[in-house]
Amino acid sequence: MEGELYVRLGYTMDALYRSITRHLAYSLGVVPTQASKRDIYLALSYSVRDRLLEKMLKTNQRYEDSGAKRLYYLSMEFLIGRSLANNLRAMKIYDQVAEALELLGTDVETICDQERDAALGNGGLGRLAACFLDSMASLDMPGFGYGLHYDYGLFEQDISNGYQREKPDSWISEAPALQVERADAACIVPMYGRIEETKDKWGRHNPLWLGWNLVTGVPYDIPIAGYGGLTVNRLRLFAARPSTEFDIKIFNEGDYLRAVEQKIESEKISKILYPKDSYEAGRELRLIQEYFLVACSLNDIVRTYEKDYSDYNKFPEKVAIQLNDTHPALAVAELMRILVDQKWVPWERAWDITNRTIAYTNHTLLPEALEKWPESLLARLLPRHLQFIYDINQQFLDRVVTLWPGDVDRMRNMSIVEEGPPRQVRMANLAIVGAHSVNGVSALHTDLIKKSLAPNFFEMWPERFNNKTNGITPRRWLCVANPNLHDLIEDAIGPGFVTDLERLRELEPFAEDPVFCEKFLQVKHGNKERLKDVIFNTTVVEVDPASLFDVQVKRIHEYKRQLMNVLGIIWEYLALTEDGVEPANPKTFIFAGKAAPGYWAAKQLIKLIHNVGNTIEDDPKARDFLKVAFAPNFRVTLAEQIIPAADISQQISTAGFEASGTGNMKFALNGALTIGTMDGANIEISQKVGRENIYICGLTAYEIEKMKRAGSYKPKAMYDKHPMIKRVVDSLASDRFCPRESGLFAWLKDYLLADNEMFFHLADLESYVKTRELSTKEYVDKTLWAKKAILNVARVGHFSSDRTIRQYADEIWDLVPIPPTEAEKSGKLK
Ligand code: Z57
Repeated sequence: MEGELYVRLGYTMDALYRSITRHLAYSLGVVPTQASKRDIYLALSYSVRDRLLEKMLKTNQRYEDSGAKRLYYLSMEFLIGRSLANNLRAMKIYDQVAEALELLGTDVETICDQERDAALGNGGLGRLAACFLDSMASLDMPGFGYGLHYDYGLFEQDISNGYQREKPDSWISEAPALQVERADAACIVPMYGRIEETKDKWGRHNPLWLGWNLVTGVPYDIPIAGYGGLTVNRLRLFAARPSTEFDIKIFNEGDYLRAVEQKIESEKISKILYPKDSYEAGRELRLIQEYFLVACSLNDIVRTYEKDYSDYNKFPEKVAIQLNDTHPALAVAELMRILVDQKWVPWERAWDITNRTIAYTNHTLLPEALEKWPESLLARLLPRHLQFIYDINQQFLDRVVTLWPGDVDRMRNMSIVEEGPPRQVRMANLAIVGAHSVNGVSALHTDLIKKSLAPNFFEMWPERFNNKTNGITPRRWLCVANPNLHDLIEDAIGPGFVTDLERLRELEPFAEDPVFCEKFLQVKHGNKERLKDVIFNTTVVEVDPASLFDVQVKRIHEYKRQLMNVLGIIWEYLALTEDGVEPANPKTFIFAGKAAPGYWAAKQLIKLIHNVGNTIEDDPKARDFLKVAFAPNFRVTLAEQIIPAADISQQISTAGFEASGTGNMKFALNGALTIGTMDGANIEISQKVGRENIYICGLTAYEIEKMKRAGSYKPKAMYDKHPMIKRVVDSLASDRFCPRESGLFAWLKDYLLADNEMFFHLADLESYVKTRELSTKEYVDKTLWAKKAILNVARVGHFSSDRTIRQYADEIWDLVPIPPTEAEKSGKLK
């Protein structure tokens, strides 16, 4: 079509003002002078959405014209948080909107603060996916997210008497302002049914999958704006709806009630995000969710490919698929099924195409997070896929046998199907066999994948394994979360570092500049004042911004060792109240994080943090020096408020357990100093910022592993030998922290003293406490502290997700940027 395709949208203050008032009247039906803050938030969101969609259509046209390869990021989680402020910054209309909102008698912060988080993820893995989308768009790369449109995101956390209470998170009422429904691109997904073994007309084996149920996948597109606002990609989320075809079939059979029941069943599929940071063994609905994501995504990918190509030979050159953990690993079987059963591609050829298209990211070595699905469940739900898995496994094991004849142990260990009973399908093995690339998320983690998780696979395919150290987007974690620090840096080194984060190095000389240091400390202080209010409003704890803010925020998990932090606090508390040893500076310990609803130990830990805080607060000898605050309902938005206000960032997982961590990077970028173990990306952070600008403590992964193998960790002996460890542990067994709930924490003494204590709390405790002491002492010297903090900011540029995505694009995806045309840049239409 010739001529102008779209109405020209304006980006000036005037145009934005008119757009907001128009949406107030015609999208919301309210008179502008009577609009509530929420009305204005929605009207502004719609105005922004209009402009995002305009650019998204243009971006899509540009990609189509270029014929470039596309990347599809398949993930069960996208932890986006709020979008509005981020989009205003990306589109560079924040100031114009601020002015327009003033004319409406309000201000931009207040309006942005109306938005709820889209919490379609649990933690690190989901937030990484969101950072990657931001980076792909900002790098002008054709990279798209595929996920599920959950009605309920991660539960909201309330705290009552120190205990976590879960409340449903219904974000859906807000979703219309963020997304567009694409009913035109809906697809149908078969599940259940049976296999009928038939022969085709040449007498060849031809199994048919029959008698399935159908579910409809309805896509919703959320525009993802790159920095600068010209490239806008999309995140496509599928919602499950009852299939009309299926309804008609049952209605015709006259079973009206069953048809309506089935309707409810179908919609269950995308109802809720599973709130466990690992996986739910044997949960049928979770497996259905994973399959539903895979089936909808591949249908969409294949359909897009078929617009331009009539055979599948070019598929791996035009399509890359990245699996975010094994959750979408059924993509291996589904792509094979599509190619072989629907497109008549020969099996061997289909296998080559599948393997060259798919890549897999591993995010954990924790055994409980490694997915295994019962063969019986797969046989019922996906009988045809299970046949493909058998065939893939057979072909694979044949090769293992040729390479290592007679090595039965190796075969048993590498097989995709684990011997029973019950027989189970190992999703990591399926992903490793099916993908041309397997990557870890930090140098240490990748090393451990090669050496302990999958040594046999590494031996077979060394070139398949590679590292992609995680990163974070500086747009959200600096520009949006910490605008004052961003502005201070920009004053010092000029613009441009937000899309070229290594340029932060230019800040290094300013670490010696007293005027800059003073301004840096002022920005930190302002952020601490802001956090003080947030904490007061949600906990009634009053924190003092002059105290050292020592922060640990992340999912509550035994391996992350919030308990070791508490032991450190108790240590300092006993030293203060019983030995008269004051900390060098008053300290505020800030915690936040959710526990999986069924994770008893994690929930007890939340209670312990509250009780220790209360005991300290009730003690006149202690309360002026130590304070504990647990900020409820940790989520992206709270992270944006906490991280810029931190002096210390605690990253103290048992070495070898935290695959990477990404919070560690966010804190360093915001000028907090890390107290951390040599785990995950902490190791690489310490190499970048310099060993003298980070507080490292504890055993290495190698030392932990050695002690485990030798069985030489004897916590009881450490307790007997070290009087202070004994006092701390005994205080837990006493009722000191639970005067009104006698015996509540007694279990912790047995837990910590058991020889099989998995997370080596006491092994690291002394080193940890000493390191904390040193950090508190150094905090008193403001010049020294500012210098170290500034050097952290200056040297952490490597951990931009832009760098991570460039590495994925170059080394795995073979993906190139498709930058905006001159016409797009000059704002011309067409
Ligand atoms: C999750 O958030 C992570 C790993 C998992 O296997 C699952 Br399930 C959820 C996290 C790791 O624990 C972090 O160390 C890592 O930084 C993050 O994934 C992103 O790679």
